[in-house]
Amino acid sequence: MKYLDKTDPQVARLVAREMKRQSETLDLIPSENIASKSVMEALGSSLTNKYSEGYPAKRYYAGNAVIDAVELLAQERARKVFRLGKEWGVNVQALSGAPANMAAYFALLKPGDKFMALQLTSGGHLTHGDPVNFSGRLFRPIHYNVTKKGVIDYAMVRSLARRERPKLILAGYTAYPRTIDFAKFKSIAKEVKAYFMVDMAHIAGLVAAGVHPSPFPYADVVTTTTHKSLRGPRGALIFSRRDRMIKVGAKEISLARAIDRSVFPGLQGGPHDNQTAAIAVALKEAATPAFTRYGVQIVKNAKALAAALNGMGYELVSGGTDNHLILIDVTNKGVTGRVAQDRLEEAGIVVNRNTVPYEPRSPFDPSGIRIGTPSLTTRGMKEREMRQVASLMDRAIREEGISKVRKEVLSLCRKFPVQ
Ligand code: DSN
Repeated sequence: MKYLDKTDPQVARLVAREMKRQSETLDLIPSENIASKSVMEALGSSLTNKYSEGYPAKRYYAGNAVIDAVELLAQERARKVFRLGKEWGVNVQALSGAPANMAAYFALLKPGDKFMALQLTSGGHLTHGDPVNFSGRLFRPIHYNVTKKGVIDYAMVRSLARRERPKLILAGYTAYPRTIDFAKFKSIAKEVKAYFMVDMAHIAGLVAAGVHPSPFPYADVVTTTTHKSLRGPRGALIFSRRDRMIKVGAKEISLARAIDRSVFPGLQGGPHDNQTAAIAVALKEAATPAFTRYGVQIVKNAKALAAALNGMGYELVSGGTDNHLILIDVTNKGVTGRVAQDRLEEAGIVVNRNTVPYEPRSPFDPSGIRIGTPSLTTRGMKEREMRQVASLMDRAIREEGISKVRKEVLSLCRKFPVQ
């Protein structure tokens, strides 16, 4: 690194170590990916020096003509990637996924209001009303669950919604391997007069590529991070309808205006303009035919990996996958999720331990692991490599010559370098 090597070798060494770790291991964490060098250049640019509280043409600081152009470009590209018209407002300023969800709740709910979301241990997110999170402390979460088979039971969601009458219903998850039926959720939300919000952070890249149904024909608000399957920098987008109104005090304003106000000045000061530029770059990449092929391959790879693991006797929650993610209950292999995670890491395969629906153990030492294919697919791996990865995983989990597995992982990594 041209400057860092000279001025701060200590940090330079740490960065180099992390780059080496990433290139010499197989990243199967479904929420991680590898951003392009162009994304990283924008992230490391002089845009980090600017303050720009406010929105394009309505800033509280001078010198924002370029930043306005960057922000408008990011918004326009976001609409293009998700095939949206001008009826959708796009906020590109929320710093990451949790603040984006926070901004959406603060725009749509009042403290103490009820909202419905999936239980954390069954695949929901901390910000979907977990008691240790602001969302569970400031609002009243009502949690729906998946069935014993690990899939959403829409009739169960409907009857809970009819009983509880929440002000908002949320779909979109962090550990759900199946397609979400947004039309069904919308009909339930409509029936109980709730807002319908989708957190599509995990599947945004798949929606962009057209390999997961889009939430946009149904939702009032859609939040997403930009660094998962969308393959951008860390960051977030909030989409909301300009043609739906909400009462704020005595006035009616559009949902999009309410979200903008909620982000700034509601929750944060100056946006991270270098991050906005990097998001714009990622969105340009996501609008290409190459990205569509990438999305298709993510799903093909996940299905191949799931089938291979299934064939080796692994118990997959819901029996398989429709998207980028696989949730495995490893206890029938005589290990817990934590033991499996540690053995895999020793072999150079990086996964995260995870609860499974109706988890009998603790979140700290749960029954499962969660894996996904966005990162390996970015490296160019296909179905054949997925079968090899499944076998490497199985040997590592069974502690069958971990050092030999490590060597094979290394040689696979060298064949598919991090670009
Ligand atoms: N931590 C992310 C995930 O791994 O799913 C969600 O915020």
